[in-house]
Amino acid sequence: MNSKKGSILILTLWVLSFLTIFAVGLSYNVSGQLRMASHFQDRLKAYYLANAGIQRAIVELAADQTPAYDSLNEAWANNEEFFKETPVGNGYITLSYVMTRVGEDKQAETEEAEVGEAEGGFEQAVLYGVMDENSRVNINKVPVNILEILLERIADLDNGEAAEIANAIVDWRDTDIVISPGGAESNYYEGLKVPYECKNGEFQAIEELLLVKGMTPEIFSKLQNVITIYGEGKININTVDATTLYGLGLDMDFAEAVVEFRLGNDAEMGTDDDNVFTTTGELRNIGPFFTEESTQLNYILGVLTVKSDIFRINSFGIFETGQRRLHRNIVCVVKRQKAAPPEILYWREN
Ligand SMILES: [Ca+2]
Ligand SMILES: [Ca+2]
Repeated sequence: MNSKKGSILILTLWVLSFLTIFAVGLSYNVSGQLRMASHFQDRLKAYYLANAGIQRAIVELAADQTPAYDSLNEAWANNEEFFKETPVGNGYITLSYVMTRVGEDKQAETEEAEVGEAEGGFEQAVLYGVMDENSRVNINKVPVNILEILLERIADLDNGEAAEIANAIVDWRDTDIVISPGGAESNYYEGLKVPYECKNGEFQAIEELLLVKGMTPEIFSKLQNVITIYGEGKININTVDATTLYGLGLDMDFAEAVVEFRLGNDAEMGTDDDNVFTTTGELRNIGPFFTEESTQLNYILGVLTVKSDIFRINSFGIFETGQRRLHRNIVCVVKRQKAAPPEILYWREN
């Protein structure tokens, strides 16, 4: 009888220890899953913050009071109050983009924290708001002579090489199979080690340039911040940076004068004395304006505008919880439409 009781006790102890191990294992597993679930939940919250930033930008673009022109002193373009670390619940929303601008000492001093050195007497500035896609050169639309000078000046190519790549870009996007001087059509691309056809259609991403004859990653890296595939192919002189204006064929002095005119007397962006071009012809009012400037301007006047309907929104949602900060980023390109929601041309979530 005693030995039977002893066996039951031992059995009970075994069952108990088994149950304990099971319970500990289960709780460990569940707490891991709970941690994971809360992480996903926080990520989702950061995502919705980023998405709210996109909606906020769309509202601001629709509220534009000056449809005849679009400039950098409008609320959507550069407004720290609206777009820099806007608190929402336990998080923040930031909309930002980088712009190259003239390296005025005064600006560098006042906004030192946000300004980094860049090549060629220019500096990179962070703006808080929405980027005008028309501040860039549309590789689908601009004529070959503009592509050529852009390659020469922005990618530091000699005239011959720039002309050949410009022709190859045009051959890539045009629907015919006629080879331009130094350019290429399918017979060239099909003869490559890894053969492919010539697109004979518009670029759908700027990276597609890397498929074009003569293009290298190095040339592309120099070009990528001044080009786009969106819009009608007109560059907005109210939002374009001086580097891009130089890349279009204006002298550096002329390009800088355009940007300085926009800043007004105080050389500060977004202040009351900012100037706006309401027509492209007003570029002639920037003195001193001589034959040389006139010739340069006539060369590119056809690809200039003072407004835009295509914008790039780069929105960050930051959700803070205890010791964790979770970031989500949404980049999208929208086309503003009259009396209708904007058309989404591009959307990427990170
Ligand atoms: Ca406007
Ligand atoms: Ca072609």
